[in-house]
Parts: sequence; structure tokens; C-alpha cells
Amino acid sequence: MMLHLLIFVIGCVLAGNSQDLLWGPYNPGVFSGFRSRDPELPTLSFLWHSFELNTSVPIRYTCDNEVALNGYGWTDFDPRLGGRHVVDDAGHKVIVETRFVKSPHGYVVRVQVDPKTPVSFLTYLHVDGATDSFDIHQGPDTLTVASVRKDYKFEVPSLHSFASFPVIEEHRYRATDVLAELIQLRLKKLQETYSDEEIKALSNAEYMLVPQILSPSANALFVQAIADKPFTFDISFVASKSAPQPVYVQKKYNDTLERIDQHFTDTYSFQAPFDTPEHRTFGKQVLSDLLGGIGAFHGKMLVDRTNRHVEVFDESALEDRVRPEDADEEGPYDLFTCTPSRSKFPRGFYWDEGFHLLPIIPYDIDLAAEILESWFSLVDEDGWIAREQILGSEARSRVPPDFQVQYPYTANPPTLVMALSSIIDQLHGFGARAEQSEFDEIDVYGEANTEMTTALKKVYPLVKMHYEWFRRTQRGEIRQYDRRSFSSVEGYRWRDRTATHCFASGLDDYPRAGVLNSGELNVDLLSWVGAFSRAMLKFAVYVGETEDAEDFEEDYNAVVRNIEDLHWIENENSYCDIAVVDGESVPACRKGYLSLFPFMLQLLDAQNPHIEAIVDFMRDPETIWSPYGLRSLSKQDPDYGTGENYWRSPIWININYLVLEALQKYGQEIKGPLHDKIMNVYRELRQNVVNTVYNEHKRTGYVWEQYDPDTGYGKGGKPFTGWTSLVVLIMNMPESL
Ligand code: 6A9
Repeated sequence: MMLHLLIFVIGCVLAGNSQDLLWGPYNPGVFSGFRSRDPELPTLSFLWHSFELNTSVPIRYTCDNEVALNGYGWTDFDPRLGGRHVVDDAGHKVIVETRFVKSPHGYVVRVQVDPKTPVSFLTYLHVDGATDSFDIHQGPDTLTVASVRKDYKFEVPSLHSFASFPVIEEHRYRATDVLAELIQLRLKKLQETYSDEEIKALSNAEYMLVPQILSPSANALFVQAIADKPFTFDISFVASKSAPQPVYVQKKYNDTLERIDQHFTDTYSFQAPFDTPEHRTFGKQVLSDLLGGIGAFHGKMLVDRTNRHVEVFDESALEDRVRPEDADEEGPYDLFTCTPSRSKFPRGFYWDEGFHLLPIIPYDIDLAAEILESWFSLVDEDGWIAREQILGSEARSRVPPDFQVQYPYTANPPTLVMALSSIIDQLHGFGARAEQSEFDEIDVYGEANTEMTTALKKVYPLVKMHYEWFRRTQRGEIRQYDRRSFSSVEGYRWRDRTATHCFASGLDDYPRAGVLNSGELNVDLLSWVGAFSRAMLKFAVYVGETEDAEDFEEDYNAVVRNIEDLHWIENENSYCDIAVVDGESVPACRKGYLSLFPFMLQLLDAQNPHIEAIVDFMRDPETIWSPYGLRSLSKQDPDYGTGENYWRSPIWININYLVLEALQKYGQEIKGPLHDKIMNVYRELRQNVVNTVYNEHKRTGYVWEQYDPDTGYGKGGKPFTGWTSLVVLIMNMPESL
């Protein structure tokens, strides 16, 4: 009860300054889709296919990782202003450009279609909610689409043909299927009258998929154009039936691009050797694409609260971990979040999000705070937040059944508090954003410093609950080993791990100890708890919770001591996990990213005698150093490059980013020969990582989920403008220390 009241209050505080974020391309899993954060309001999307009356012709709608495109994404985008999105569809020989311009009460989308062969292009408007329907008026060239229940209207050109009809709620988001059905119906109709030869010879008008019908109580509308030459049309929306419809104005669009450009320049200045116009354009595009990947999600999620496997270490039992009958729907919930990949993972991921927010914070701190608050509104009574947010049927339709269910004992690295900490740092240095008020019509960027502090105060109890959940549920059992004695109980073990995978850690198939039991202690997890307690300390001080602050400081100190006492293994010269074999605690050293955690999360002080060993390890080409960035696993590990080889050799940009930040910090703090060593590694690594992402973007048109350490080629999902966009912050880091 208390909890819901709290969330409601936060909602009120936020509502005041987020009107301009109400509308956007918030359905990032489709090539072109605009919707509202209010799930009752309609969704606008575009679909196209080559001009053939053929039921097997592929329809472009959802972003598909395998589709033959030269690239797609936002070249310029700011969710408060608008921007430019381009799809270069090599397969269908068409370029689709959308220009999105926001106005105080709505937006305009200008669509420019440039086909090299005949294309059928469709505008699809549908209501997501259960109860509303459209009230459509047909003018000479336009359709005015208003809501029966809500206060909004669209103006859509009627183009060559249109049809509106009622579609049952569960099918409405499946635009491709709805359209395929229309194609089938039309084909059947034609086949009743014409031979196949005659059909081929039909004119455009007869060929139309959508008959000109406007059905009463329609909740879906298609408008079709067929063309083999470039054409342009505008669609406008206002969030009030009485407001005048905005019109597309070239000047306003130009201003939007200029403002984005200016604000980007004010925010970022890339350092040598990346202080070139090409890197600037690249960086602006990557940041735009990260912002363009923001989604507004709504719906129910599947949760299994039976806790059947919370303490199971027998692999055979884990095989039937997913039992659909044990999962219940919870919600509906709302989440406003960035997404790792529009094609492969178009939904919210907990530990990805902390990374996503880092390049956004310097650009638009209020937006970052709003996203953060949206995530913390998901904290449940126990303090848990699900790792993967699969809200509603549309999101669920993109996930294989075995991955749909969330477990309330599964954690994920607490990166959101890393973002929180960065927000607090920036608020302390507040002032630089003051001139932003020149953004006339729309109130943007960091206006509300005091409002934000109030909102953060409201969110504090939720974050604290989450912290307590984290430490309570992931606590490990510290056993005697090596005749060591331990000064505190700070030791942790990821729940929900199998012999081959630890999804909770985020490092999925990264190898761990070969045996599973309750005596295991994970060095990455203890490091994350350290980072969490340090961020909580900062947060508590910021909101004036001094007693809590003392507790968090104690936690932090205890963690830092145990990182040394529990996890530093002298004869391995490395931080390692601890396992229990035959009742004995023993180190389980699987060197790679795992060994770097105490260093990369900056939990060592500058005098720590192990820093040099870590830096030497990472610079060694026989372990994790590659000319393209740091490999996830040491070449010396028996599992290097094996299995699905996801976190067993490829280069990940989020980890490389954290390492670079740590190198920067320690390089600045440490003097003498070690300083020079750190600085050289820092400088080289920074260049290697940026060059890898930049060159692959140039070569392939995409930024990628991970990179091959032997070739530097992109691997996995594309576009992956999630944490790979940290390249923006990396270009912004100093060249040397
Ligand atoms: C499985 C497969 C068609 C895996 O970027 C999101 C996450 C990271 O948080 C995690 O660290 N990715 C990384 O190891 C992608 C996770 C996808 C899980 C869903 C369904 C569908 O593929």
C-alpha cells in the first residue's frame, strides 16, 4: 500500500516537467513507429514491401537482425525536439527517410520515400488500449482521425487508398500479419475475376490492397501509396481535438537539426586523435541512435514466485527450471527505458540501462533521471527488480518462451546506481546547463534542479529497499580457507547459475568454477556490492539521510577489505572466484574480465600493491590484450573461444569502458613508473576500442553488440546502440593522463 502511494507521488512530481517527452519514436523494435507514454493513445507506424501481389513478399516492419539492409537509424535525434531517421533498404531498393519535428502539443512526421523499383508503402495507425476507437472524417485529400474517448487527433493524407476496421486487441500490434491478411483477401478477390496473367497487367488502382472503406468502431487504419518514383507526405498529430494541427515547416526542421548539433557540441568535445569532423558526426549519430532506441513499454510480465530453484545445485533439476505453469502474469507495469538493440533485444535490460544512461547524463540529465525513476518504480515489495523487462504481448512476442519468465531471486549488476551516482555528481556541478533555456518553445535540459532533488528524495526509499534486497538475497557463505580469517561477512554468490551459465552476472557463458555449491563466492558480485554501497553512501548524503550514510560507509569498507582477504589469490597474482571442492574452499581462477572487477569498479585505493599486476595482465597479448580492445576471457583459459563463445573471447564495449575509466583514475592518482605504464595502456586501449567501433561502423553501417578479437569485426546483434554507444564517452576522454 505504502509503496503504491509513493510511486503515485513520484509520478505527480514528474508529470510536471515531462510533457515534452510524452510522444516519440517509443516503439524502437519497429523500423518506424511513434507512440505515446500513455498506453491509451495510438501508435503510428510505417510498413513497406515491393509492389507484388504475392503473399510471400517480405514486409518491412519489425527490425529484423537478418534483414538485408545497408543500415538504419537516427542520424540526428533528441526526444525533446525531433530528428531524422533513415532506413536504407537494399533488399527492397528503397530509402525511407522520416523527419520528426515536435511541437508544443504534438508532432509532425514528414515521410520521404525514394524507391528504385515499385514499392507499396503503408501508414498504419492503431489504438493500443482496449476501449478506444477512431472517429475518422474524410476530407478531399486528408483523413482526420480523432479518438472517440480521448482528446487527440491525427491528420493523415488519404494518398492512393485507405481502409479502417476493428482488429482484436491481441492482434493489433501485429501489423505485418494484419497487412498480410489484407494482401491475401485482395488477391483472392482479384483471382475471382481475373486470370494470373491479367492480374499482372492490372493498373495501380485495381491493384490496391486496401479498399476505400471506413468502418465504424475501427481501431486500426491503413493508408496505402504505390509508387516507383520519390514521394513525400506529412502526418501531423495534436494531443487535443481543439488545438490547430501543426504543419511541417522546413525551417523548424532545420532549426531542430541545428539545435541538436549545437547541444551536442556544448556537451561533448572529443579529444585527440578523435577530434575530427568524422568522429563528431559518428558520435552524434551514435548518441542520436541511443536516444532513438528509447521505448515506452506497458503490459504484464511473467514471474515465477515459487522459488523452486533458489538453492538448487543439481544441473538436471535446473533443466526443468522453466515451468510455464508456475509463472503468473503480474502488472501491468510501465517502463520508459533505452534498449540494447532495436532488432534483437528491443526491451529494457537492467544492467544495460546503467550504461545507457551514462552518455545521456551530460546531454540531458532530466531525461536520464526520468528513465532512472521509471526503473525504480518497478521495485516490488521485497525490493526486487526483474533483470529483463518483457512487458506486454508485443515485447513478449520477441522472446523465446524459455527466456520469458523472471525469477525474484535473480539479480543483475546494479549499474543503475552507477548512473545515479553520476547524476548526483553532475547536479553538484550544476550551472553549465543554465544557458539551455534559449530552447524557446520547449522547456529543455536541466531546468528543474530542485525538482529533481525532490524527485530523487522520493525515490530514495525504493533504492534503499532494492539495496537491501540485493545484499540479502545474494549473500554467500564464507568458509574458512587458506587459514585466513575474515573481518566481515561481506561475501556474495550469484543465485540462478548453472554449470555453464550465469545470466544474473550479465556475463552469461563466462566460465566459472566447475562445481556448483553454496560455498561459492563471486568476485564480480562482491565488487558490485561495493560499488552499490559506495553509490548509496553518496545518495544518502545527497538526500540528507546521515544515519544511513554511516551504515553504507561501513558496508563499503567491509566489502573493500574482503575483496583483498577473500578474493586476492597470491600465487595466481589475480582476483578470483572462490569455490568449494570436496568441502574445501579453493580459488577458481578463470582469468579474463572477471579478474578485473575490483580494479574496473575502482574499489582499490591507489596504494594497492596489486594494481600493477592487473595492468600487466591486461596488456599481455597472451591473455586478454588484442589490437581491438580487451578480450572477455584469457587466451590461456581452456574454455577460450569455445561453446557459443559469447563471453569467452569477444570484446565488449561496456567492460572496456569501465576499464578505461579506472585506468584514467589510477593513472591520475599514481605517480612514477607505474603512472607511465598505466598511461600507455590507457592511451592504446582507448584508441583501439574507438577505432574498432568506428571502423566497423564505416565498413558495415552498424555498431555491434561485440567485436571479434582476431579481426575486429562486429559480432552478435546489430544495430546494438546500447552500451556500445559508450564509445561517445570514450572519445570524450582525455588522450593522455
Ligand atoms: C534471449 C534470444 C533472437 C546478453 O544486452 C542484453 C543482454 C545483456 O544484458 C547480457 O549481459 N544480452 C548479455 O550477455 C542479450 C540478452 C538476450 C536475452 C534474450 C533471447 C533471442 O535472440
